[in-house]
Amino acid sequence: MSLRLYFHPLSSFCQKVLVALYENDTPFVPQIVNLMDPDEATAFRKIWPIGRFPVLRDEAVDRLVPESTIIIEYLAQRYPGSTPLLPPEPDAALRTRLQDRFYDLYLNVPMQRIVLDRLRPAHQRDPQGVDEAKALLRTALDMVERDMTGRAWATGDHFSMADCAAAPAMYYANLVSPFGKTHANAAAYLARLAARSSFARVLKEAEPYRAMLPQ
Ligand SMILES: N[C@@H](CCC(=O)N[C@@H](CS)C(=O)NCC(=O)O)C(=O)O
Repeated sequence: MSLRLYFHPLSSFCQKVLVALYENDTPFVPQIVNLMDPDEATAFRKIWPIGRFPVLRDEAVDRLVPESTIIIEYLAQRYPGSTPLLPPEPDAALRTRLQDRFYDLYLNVPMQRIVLDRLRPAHQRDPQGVDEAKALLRTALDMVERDMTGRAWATGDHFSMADCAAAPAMYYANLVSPFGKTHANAAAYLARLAARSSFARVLKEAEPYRAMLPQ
């Protein structure tokens, strides 16, 4: 087995890649990294100095692949399976990449900002940054609500990399700021994502770590 994934089961960007791996039953060696442990964090920074996961190592070709989107594109190119994570047609691929960027940058990132702020000591909190993140999240959710009218998955009828990105972003956004009562289409999409076996497995595997999430 040549693929090794450095990740943490609770991390939203890592969950995005886990969904992609589970969609295609791609074999890999899971290597959990606890960034709260200074020794593990230092060791991980020797592998990828940016210090953020997920990071994939393809040991067959001695290649390091960081960044969730690049990892999924790499898997789609080198280890394709029954779920095409990126459609072959260039225009459809572009639409998929746009949705992937949308869920990463406008849901996942602001959601992270809100969650990370809760982990800070009171005197280091950033209320203005949190308000900006909440406003961005709300705008993005309104767009999801509009776009998911009559659409099963992020780009239409087929599950793709964009849904891998959407699954943890939508799941955590709903924990941070529940939208079930205000965004019916978005909530129905989240329910479909949570019922998908790949993401259901990711959520189940994250359960033992949930106590680490800030309240
Ligand atoms: N653009 C990166 C974002 C990765 C990211 O932000 N990962 C978070 C966990 S969800 C992380 O490693 N945070 C640790 C830190 O910032 O110290 C990707 O798509 O992989």
